[in-house]
Amino acid sequence: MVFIPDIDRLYSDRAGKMRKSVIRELLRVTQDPEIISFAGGLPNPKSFPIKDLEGAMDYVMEHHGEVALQYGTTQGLKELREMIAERAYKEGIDVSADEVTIMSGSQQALDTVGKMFLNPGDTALVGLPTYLGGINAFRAYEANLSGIPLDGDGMRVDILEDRIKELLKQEITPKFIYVVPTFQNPAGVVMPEKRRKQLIDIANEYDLLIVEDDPYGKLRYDIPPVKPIKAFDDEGRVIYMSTFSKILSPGFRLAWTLASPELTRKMVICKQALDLCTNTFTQYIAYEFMRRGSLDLHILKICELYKPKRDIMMKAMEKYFPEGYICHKPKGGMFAWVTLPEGIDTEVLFLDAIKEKVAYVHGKAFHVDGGGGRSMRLNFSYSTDELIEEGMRRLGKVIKNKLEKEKAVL
Ligand code: PMP
Ligand code: G9A
Repeated sequence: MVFIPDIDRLYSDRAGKMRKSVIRELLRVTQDPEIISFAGGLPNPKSFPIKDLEGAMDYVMEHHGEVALQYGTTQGLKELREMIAERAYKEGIDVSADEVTIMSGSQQALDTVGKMFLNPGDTALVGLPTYLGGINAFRAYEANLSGIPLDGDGMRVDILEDRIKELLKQEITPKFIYVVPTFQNPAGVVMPEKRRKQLIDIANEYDLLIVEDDPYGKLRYDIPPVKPIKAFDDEGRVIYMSTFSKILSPGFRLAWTLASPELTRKMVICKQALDLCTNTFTQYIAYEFMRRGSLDLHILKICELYKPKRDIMMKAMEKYFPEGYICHKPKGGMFAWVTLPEGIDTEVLFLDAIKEKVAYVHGKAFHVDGGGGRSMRLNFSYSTDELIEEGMRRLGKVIKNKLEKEKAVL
């Protein structure tokens, strides 16, 4: 007889409460080549600079092979950190290489922030909607996530301040405010400079931290750059993070944080148990790619590739979607956020969509309060132009059919 161990009783409370990422699950479903996927936030594979990276890789192997294949420091390759600090300076962030930490993806930075600050039952403030991977990372530490609604200018700072006051009255000190201020995932909105400053004022007044997550700031199609919130941070309260995932390669698993020396020291200790060090090999390649001056040119090429995709998606939406939907054209990033007319639950609609071989992420996945039931996130970076058009046609049909069925029931 085979003895089957009762593992469930051994799991930590934390592991027992962990939930799968909807996006990761969808990535499995959408492996079916017939499905047109607007689901995952994947860069277009055509954007990967394979030839240029090959050149950088050969150079690294020839000149730094012995160190590039070795373990590195937990904080990351010094030359790369120096280069990131120089680039940050150009955006108004005055940090030294000692305040830069190279992370294994900004997902690891989010997990590290959770590990650093969240005890079970602690509260963090997040957007409604907000990035699903942030929700998962913080919930893994058993945090309560309090949702602050967004408008066309990002997180509503007036509501944020009222919520902080309410929490403080209940003797709850929120541990941090998590924001994706530029081309937000999923809503696509940008927080203007004025509101960024208001957010900093609130953090200063109530002695709180801000976690600024900025993977999309460089993917700009129609607007001039907006300074990161960290650029207005005189008191060292902002942990800024960005990533090479959307501007070079997500497979590299390379991101970085910018934080005060004190926060950086703790972050490096918290990261140590996760991976000892970030991938040394890809750090060297990314550094070499940047040293050759290739990154900025490459970012321009990505924007040239994605902007028309955004436009094709928006036009197709007008053509195929029924009247009454709301979608503000995103001015950058990789996502369009759509809210459909009354009577539609996008989580239920998803089953119809999959039958028609088209996928998206339903809005509830990005809400910590159970909201978002009429919304969906559509990625426009991954698919070819033709497939965007065709996928939107299929999705429009699915939505129209559903609305007609709803009408017939009434
Ligand atoms: N934060 C946000 C807002 C994201 O959209 C993503 C990726 N979709 C991440 C973090 C994680 O990115 P990375 O590949 O650097 O782990
Ligand atoms: O889980 C992934 O592959 C990253 C994508 C994130 C997103 O879709 O927002």
